[in-house]
Amino acid sequence: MTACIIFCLDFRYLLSQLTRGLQLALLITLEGVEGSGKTTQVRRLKRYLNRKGVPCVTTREPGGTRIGEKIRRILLNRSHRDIVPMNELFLYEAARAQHIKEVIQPLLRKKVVILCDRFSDASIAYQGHGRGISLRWVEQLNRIATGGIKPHLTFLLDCPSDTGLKRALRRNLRKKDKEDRFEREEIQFHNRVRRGYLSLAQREPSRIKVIDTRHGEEMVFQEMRQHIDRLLRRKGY
Ligand code: ATM
Repeated sequence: MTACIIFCLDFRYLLSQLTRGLQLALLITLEGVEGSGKTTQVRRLKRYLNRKGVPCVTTREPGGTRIGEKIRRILLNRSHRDIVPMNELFLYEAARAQHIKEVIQPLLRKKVVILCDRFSDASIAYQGHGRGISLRWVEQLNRIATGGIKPHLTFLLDCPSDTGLKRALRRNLRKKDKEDRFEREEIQFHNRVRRGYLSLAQREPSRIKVIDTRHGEEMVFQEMRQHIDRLLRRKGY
């Protein structure tokens, strides 16, 4: 029975890899520790692509769908400190499965750039490296939830964890945000997440571009823009 399930999942993965060439859309994801400025850059990139006449859709994880946004509220609510790591992982993957089916898969058949604020790498960094869940398990669940869909390009907006955290806490104070369960984690947790992201980038340097956010918002944007322009040219956009 187990062998049969694994065979079916692997078959689904193989199929997704074979049909990858038929995908028209480009999936670009942004990752990074809290306060790295992803959300601002997603907005800027969308404006840039629109001006260039390239159709572009922005979305996020957890979220991007009605159900996913509900799961997001459960995950980020500061009063939910008793969520155990495995539950946290399953909730992220549940939101992801909904997002893939409802948003990403239908868009992949269109000529559009999908800009996604966090994706499956976040589960490796946060639940794998941060919480200490087996990386193999997280990778398997990612594969199941995404059906093997991987980003064409990923930006890792990198900064020292304490710099990012301070920025995020200031922002939350301004917005009176109650969704700060992660910002309340100890600095060691955020350091493990950052190291996790950097090791992912080392493993996949052609997909994951590390951008040092200490160079300021404008420089970060220009660096990302150059990578995107190169990808658009390569893919005939
Ligand atoms: P944003 O604040 O970037 O929207 O992300 C919400 C949080 O969810 C973020 N927390 N912090 N710090 C990272 C976390 N997250 C995971 O832990 N695993 C995941 O798979 C995803 C997509 C996000």
